[in-house]
Amino acid sequence: MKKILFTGCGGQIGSELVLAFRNVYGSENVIATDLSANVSRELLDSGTFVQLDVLDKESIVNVIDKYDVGSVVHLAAILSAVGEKNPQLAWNVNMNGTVNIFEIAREKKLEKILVPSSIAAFGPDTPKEMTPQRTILHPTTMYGVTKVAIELLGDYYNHHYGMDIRGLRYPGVISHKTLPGGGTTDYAVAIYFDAVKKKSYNCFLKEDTMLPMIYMPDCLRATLELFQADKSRLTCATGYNLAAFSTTPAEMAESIKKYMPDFEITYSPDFRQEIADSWTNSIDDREAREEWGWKPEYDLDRVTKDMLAEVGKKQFNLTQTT
Ligand code: VAH
Repeated sequence: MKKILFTGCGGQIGSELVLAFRNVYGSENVIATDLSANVSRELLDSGTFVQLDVLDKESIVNVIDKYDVGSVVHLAAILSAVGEKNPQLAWNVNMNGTVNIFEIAREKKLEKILVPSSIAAFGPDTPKEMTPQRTILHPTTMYGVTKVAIELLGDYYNHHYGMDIRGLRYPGVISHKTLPGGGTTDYAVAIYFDAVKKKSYNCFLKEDTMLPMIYMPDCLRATLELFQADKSRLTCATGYNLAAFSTTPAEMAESIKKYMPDFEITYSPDFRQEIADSWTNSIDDREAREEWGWKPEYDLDRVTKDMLAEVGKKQFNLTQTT
């Protein structure tokens, strides 16, 4: 089979999605790349890794030719919080990197491109509750602007060139293997690490900030399901709404207290509060459910139980080795 190329494999989602794809397609068929060589040992030991800058079109072409790549999972991006600190960098990486991937896919007639969108595509005038698939997309972050632009550009390439570009509007992703970098939903990961480490957490969002979330196992399965879905059934290829559950920092704290009664949370909202307030509270993902069978398996309490157990193991290993 032709190989599957990943960009951004060192990120929170990429570091686990590469391994999930290698389990399904075979390690030899999944080429992992990132701008940084600082990727997990597990990823390096399980298959080919290449350091690659998505802004360097010639280097991307060389990798695609060398490994006979047929599909690309393009994850390299600057996320919402970092993007607000450096909007021009976010535009450059997110847009020009994606244009490089789309243009190469067009020129080389690649089979399939998967590029994630995000709930960050929604803005203050998007319906807040059960946000529909087809809705108002006026984001107020540069990250969100790039995600809407990528959805529209992918639709154009699909329509105009008959390509197969797909994407998911990821909610906040909760995981324990690789800490997220530069996102607004990162609190939902840090709360578990601090709960285990310090039995307390100082949250950078207000207690009642409701955001859609998904646990990494569900995120990986949804991505594989969309990647493998029958193209003829997909009506909103580049930006499927995806949801598992919605929660607030206060609800997460209550969930943690079921397992750690003495856990304490405090709140110090920062610039990320304005970003979070611009996004929606809950998502209607009926199209994903109807068109490619999406169904989440993790709710908040199941996530909390698993996260505390897995983060606790890390903490145990750390204390054991120090
Ligand atoms: C961020 N984790 O916070 C990302 C995500 C839904 C938000 O795209 O920027």
